[in-house]
Amino acid sequence: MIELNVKGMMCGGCASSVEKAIKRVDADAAVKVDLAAGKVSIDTKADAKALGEAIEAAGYEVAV
Ligand SMILES: [Cu+2]
Repeated sequence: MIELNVKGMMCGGCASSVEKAIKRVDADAAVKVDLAAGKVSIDTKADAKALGEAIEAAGYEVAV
């Protein structure tokens, strides 16, 4: 389980953009977005760095 702090998510659209970015790295990832806390929990075997980069490429800031 990887937990990332993601800044810049304001609404459900942002949450699904982040989720899509994660699924591009690992299609089987289970993603849970907590918009209020700005946290994304990811159940995945993928590398946290690769996931963070994908989220940043989608336009959000990842704080570890
Ligand atoms: Cu949004």
